[in-house]
Amino acid sequence: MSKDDRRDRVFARRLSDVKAFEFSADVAAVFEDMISRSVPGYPLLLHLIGLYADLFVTPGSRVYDLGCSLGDATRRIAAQTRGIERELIAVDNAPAMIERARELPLDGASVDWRCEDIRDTEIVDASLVVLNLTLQFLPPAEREALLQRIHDGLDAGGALVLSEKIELDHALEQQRMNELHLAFKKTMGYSDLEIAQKRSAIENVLVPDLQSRLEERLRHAGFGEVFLCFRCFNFVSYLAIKA
Ligand code: GEK
Repeated sequence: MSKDDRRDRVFARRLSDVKAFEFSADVAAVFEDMISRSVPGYPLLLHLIGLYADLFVTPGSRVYDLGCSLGDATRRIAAQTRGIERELIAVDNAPAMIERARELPLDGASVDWRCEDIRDTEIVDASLVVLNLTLQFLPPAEREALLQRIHDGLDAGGALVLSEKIELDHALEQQRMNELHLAFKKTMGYSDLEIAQKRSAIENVLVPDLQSRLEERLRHAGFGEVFLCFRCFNFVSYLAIKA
C-alpha cells in the first residue's frame, strides 16, 4: 500500500447518514495517520510509554497494552525492554486492528496479540499496564471496575499509564481547549467537513470523563500515587503507581 493509501479520508466525502464510529477495516488501514493527525502529542505519548517501560518493567513480569490498536505502544515497550524476560500482552476487540498489528514488524519480540474485550482480560503479575486513549471508549459506569482490576493485577510498585481525552472542569477552559483542538486538526490538514462528520460519528462512542472524575476513579481504584505527566489542550496522560 502506498503512503497516499494510508492517508485518513474516512470522513472526507459528504455522507448522507453519519453512522456511529467503528474501528472497522477502513479505519485500521489508515489508523497511524488518523491518530497522529487527531491527537496532539501522540508521538510524545508513545515516547513516554517507552520511558516508563524502562523504569517499571521487571524481570518475569507481564506487560499489558489494553486497546492496543496497531500495537505502537507495545512495539515501544518491546524495544525498550529487549534485554528483560517479560511477557507482552496486547489486546484489542477490533479484529481489523489485531490483524494489522500482527502483520507489522516487531524486531524479534514475541507478543501475545489477543482479539478480546479488555473487560474480559485477566490481569495478573503486571509491572506495567497501558491504557493509551482506550478507557474513553468504555461506558463510563464500567470504567472504575476495569481500573480496580488493573490495580489489583499490578505488582507492588507497578504502574498504569492512562491517557485520555478529557472534559475540563471549568466551562471556559473546556470551550477554549475544544477550540484549540479543532484548530489543531485543521493545521493537520482536516477540512471543516471531515472534522464535523467525525465529531458527530464519535459523539456517543468516545465519552470523555471530567478531569476531576478521572482522577477520582484512579484514587478509588487504590492508586496511591497519581501524577499528571502530560497535557495538551484536552488530552492528558497520567502515571498511576501502586504502593
Ligand atoms: C495506541 N492504544 O496507538 N476492548 C478492547 N479494545 C477496545 C475496547 C474494548 N472494550 N474498546 C475500544 N477498544 C492505542 C490507541 S485507540 C484510540 C487506542 C483512538 C479499542 C479500539 O478497537 C481501538 O483500537 C482502541 O481501543 C482505541 O497507543 O482511536 O482514539
